[in-house]
Amino acid sequence: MLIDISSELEAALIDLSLPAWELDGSFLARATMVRYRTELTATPQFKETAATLHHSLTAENGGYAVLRLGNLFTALGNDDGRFLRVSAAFAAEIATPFSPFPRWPLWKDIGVKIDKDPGKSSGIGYNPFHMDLVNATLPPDYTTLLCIRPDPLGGGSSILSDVHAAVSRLPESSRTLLTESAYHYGTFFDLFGVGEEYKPFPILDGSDPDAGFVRFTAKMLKRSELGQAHADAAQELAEELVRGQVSFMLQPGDYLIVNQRRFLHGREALRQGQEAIPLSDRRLLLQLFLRAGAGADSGRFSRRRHR
Ligand SMILES: O=C(O)CCC(=O)C(=O)O
Ligand SMILES: [Fe+2]
Repeated sequence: MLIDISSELEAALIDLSLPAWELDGSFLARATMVRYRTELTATPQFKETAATLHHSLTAENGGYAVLRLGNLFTALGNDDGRFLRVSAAFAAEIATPFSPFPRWPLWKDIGVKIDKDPGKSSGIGYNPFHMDLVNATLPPDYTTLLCIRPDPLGGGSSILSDVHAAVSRLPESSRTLLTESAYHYGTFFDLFGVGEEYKPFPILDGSDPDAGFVRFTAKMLKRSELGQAHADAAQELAEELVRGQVSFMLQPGDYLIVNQRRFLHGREALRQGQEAIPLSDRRLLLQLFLRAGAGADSGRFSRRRHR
């Protein structure tokens, strides 16, 4: 779902000057979250926009949103951190921003690396359906991608698919295979806030949709040794995800937020000819992960209402 912000809110956000954030370990500090919320709540229509965002991520059939911050991005630029602070402030309305990677404080660059494995994060190829940090016991509840520059050659559309809908279209026999601890993917080291390594793991954990994850990455079909029957069931799921996919091109300033308990994501290949594009003009996204139920976000939209 696309979420536009009103011109009044845009104008107020352009004038806002949020302080630099502080971290508490790998998490955005609670004091920063409270401060950002206080500042943003004073702007016109902010509360309504945050509620719409929250609804589109968690309501029945919901699970992802694109918050359109393009005008704000044009006005603020990306040099002095103001745009990233406002973006982080929106994210903090949903859950607590954190960085699982010691090398990246909060936002992680996803640029374009010609010589990298094409199907991976900064590669130039097709990045098939997956959840981020799939092999952690506690993957991020949300993964978010802020578009700074799309592929100037016109490739790299984002793809999204409702994973529970895809699972429900599979035959019972395949679903049974997917509940078995027969899957593994990738390496696991030096990660914060995502639990332990999970290996092997089941793709379906049998609990209700919002309690667990459908722990899947189509990358395991090529990169992990799997038994034939389990691999076939995973392949069927990969095909159903593609059958149900939506795709769209993120524009500068678009902020994609994905509820990892509902939707899986990926990326179409960039267009050929990336070598000829200077580094500073190549596609650039910034990635940020969110943890629900910790910090200043808990209770904003749920617990408080029931008090
Ligand atoms: O390049 C993209 O659009 C997505 C990248 C991605 O999914 C990732 O790095 O986890
Ligand atoms: Fe990803």
